[in-house]
Amino acid sequence: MRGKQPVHQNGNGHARGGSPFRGTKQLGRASVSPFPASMPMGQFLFEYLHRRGVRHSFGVPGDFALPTFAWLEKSRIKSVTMTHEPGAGFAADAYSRLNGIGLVCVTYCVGGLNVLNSIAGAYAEKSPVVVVSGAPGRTDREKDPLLHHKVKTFETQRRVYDEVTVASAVLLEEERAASEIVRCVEACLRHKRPVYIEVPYDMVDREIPTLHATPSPAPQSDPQTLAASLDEALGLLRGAKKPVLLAGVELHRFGLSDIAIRLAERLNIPIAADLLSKSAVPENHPLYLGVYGGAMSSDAHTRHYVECSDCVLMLGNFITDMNLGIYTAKLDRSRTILATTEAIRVCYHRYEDVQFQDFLDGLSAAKLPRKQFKHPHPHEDPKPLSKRELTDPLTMKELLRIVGLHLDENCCVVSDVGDAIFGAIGIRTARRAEFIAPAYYLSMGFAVPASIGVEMANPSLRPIVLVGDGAFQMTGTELSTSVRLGLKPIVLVLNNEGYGTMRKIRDGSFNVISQWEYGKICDLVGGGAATRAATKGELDGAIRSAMGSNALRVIDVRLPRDDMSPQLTSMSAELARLRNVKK
Ligand SMILES: Cc1ncc(C[n+]2csc(CCOP(=O)(O)OP(=O)(O)O)c2C)c(N)n1
Ligand SMILES: [Mg+2]
Repeated sequence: MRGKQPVHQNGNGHARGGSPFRGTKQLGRASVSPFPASMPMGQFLFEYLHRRGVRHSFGVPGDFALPTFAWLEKSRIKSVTMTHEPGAGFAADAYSRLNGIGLVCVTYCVGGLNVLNSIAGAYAEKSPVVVVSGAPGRTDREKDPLLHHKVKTFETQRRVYDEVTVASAVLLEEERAASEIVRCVEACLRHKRPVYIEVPYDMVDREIPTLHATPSPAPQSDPQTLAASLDEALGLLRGAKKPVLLAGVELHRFGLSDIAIRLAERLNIPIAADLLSKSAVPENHPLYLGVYGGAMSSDAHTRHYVECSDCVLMLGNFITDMNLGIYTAKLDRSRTILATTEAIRVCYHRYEDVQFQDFLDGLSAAKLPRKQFKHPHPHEDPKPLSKRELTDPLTMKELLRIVGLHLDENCCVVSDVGDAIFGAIGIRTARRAEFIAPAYYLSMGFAVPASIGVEMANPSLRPIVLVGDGAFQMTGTELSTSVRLGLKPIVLVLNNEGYGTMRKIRDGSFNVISQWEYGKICDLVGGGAATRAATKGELDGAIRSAMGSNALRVIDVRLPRDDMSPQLTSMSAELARLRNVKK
C-alpha cells in the first residue's frame, strides 16, 4: 500500500519470503521466539497466522467451530463477529488487500458456503484471504452419519473450496497438521490468493509436532529465460518513441508500485492505471495520465495516448473484459510487454519461469534512454464548486467531482458494484487516496463490509463508501458492526430508485426494489448520523460535515432515476450491444 504504511504492515513485506521461523534453530537468528516442539493445534494455527501478519479475523461462529474460536480468542489475533458471513468475507478481502494477508473464521457449510461468493471474488481478484472453517470431528466421520450442516459428504465443503483457493487442507492428522498449515498459509502469501483450512472440532485441542513445519523455498527465475525476456523487452523499450506504463493491480498486491513508478520516472514516460489498479499510482503524480479501459477510459486523451503508443509496458495487469472496457480496448501484441506473476509476454513471445519481481528489477537496473514525454494535460486540481451551482440538482458526474474535491491521503474510496464502480473511474483527486473495489468479479454488497476491513487494516484511513441503493440493501446492515467497533465510514448511498445499471442494459420489473429511508439505518444500528442530499451544495456540505466528524455518517444521495456516469453510459451501450439487446 504505497506511501501509507498500514499500522500492522506485514503481509506485503513478505511477498519475497521472510519466515515466521526466524529466530528458530532452523534459521539461526534470534529476534522471534521459536515454536515449542509441540503445541495444541489451535494455538499453533493462530500463532503462525499472527507471525505471518494476520492481526484481525472476521467471521461468525457455530458449534463445530466453537473450539477453534476459543483458540482464536486466546491468540494475539482480534476476532470480529460480523452479522452475516458474506460480510465477513468482504471485510477480510479488503483487509487482505491492504494488509497483505487476512483471515475469515466460520463454521462448517452453513458458514463456509455462505462466505464462498466473497472468497470466489478474492480468488478472482488476487486477495490473500485464509479461510479457517470449523468442522465435524475426526471420530464423527468414521461411520458417515447424517450430521447437521453436512451437504453430501464430509468432503463437500473442501471440494467446493478447491475451486476458489490455491491450497486446502483438512487437519485430520496430528503429525502433518503443522506442515499443512504452513503449506497453505505460505501458498496464500506467495500467490496472493485464498486458501482453505478445515479444522475438525475434536482435533483443535490436540498437541501437534511443529518443528518439521518449514516453508518451502520461494521459486526462482531461470537465469537464461530471465535474460532473454529482459533482452527482448529492453530492445522494444529502447526503440520506442512513445512508450507508456500501464500499471496493473499486481503492483499493488505485491507491494511493487514504487519500483514501477521509479522506472517510469527514470524513462520519463507516462503512467496509466486500469480499473482494477486505480490508485496503484497516485493520481496527482506528474506522469499520471488517467484510467485506461478502451471505451471505459477516464477520458479521451488517456485512451488516445495508450492506443497510439508504440510500446505499452503492462506490469501486473489482469486481462479481463472489464479492464479492457468490454473488449473495446485496442492493445496490439506487437507493441505490448505484459509482465505478471503468471508469465512474461513480450510481443508474441511468452516466457515461463521468470519471477515478476526479477523482471521488474531487471528493467529497473538496465540502462535506458530518457524519452521526450511532455504531459499533454498536466494534472489540475478539481474545480471547486461556485456559488451559482450550489442549488443545481445532483448528477452522477457532479457527485464524482464533488467527492474528488474532498478526498485526501487519509481517504480510502470503497466502491460497490453498479454506477458506483464505473463512475469512480472518473474521480480525480488533488491528493493520493486509496481505491478499493471488486472491479473484476463485480459482486454486489462488497463496499459496506469491506470498509470495516479497511479501517481494521489501517485505522488512519477514512473509508468513503460509494454504494448503490440495491447493493446497500444486500449488506448495509453490516453498519451495525461498524458502530459496535467505533468505526467511522462515510457512506454515500447512491439512491436512483433501483438497479440502474441493469435498467440500462435491459429494463423490466425485475429491476424494481423497495424504497428504504436509508438514513434510518442509524436508528436501527444505534449510532452515527444521517443526512439527505439532492443538490450539489447539499452534498458538498454533507461530505464536509462528515469529514469533520469522527463517527459513522450516512448520506442518502438522491439522484435522478435515469442519470448515470459518462463511464457507465459507454459501458452499458457496449454491454447491451454484446448481449444483443435492443435498447
Ligand atoms: C451479488 C450480485 N448479484 C447481482 C448482480 C448483478 N447486478 C449488477 S449491477 C446490479 C444493480 C445494482 O444496483 P444498485 O446497487 O442500486 O446500483 P446502480 O446500478 O443503481 O448504480 C445488479 C443486480 C451482481 N453483480 N452481484
Ligand atoms: Mg440503484
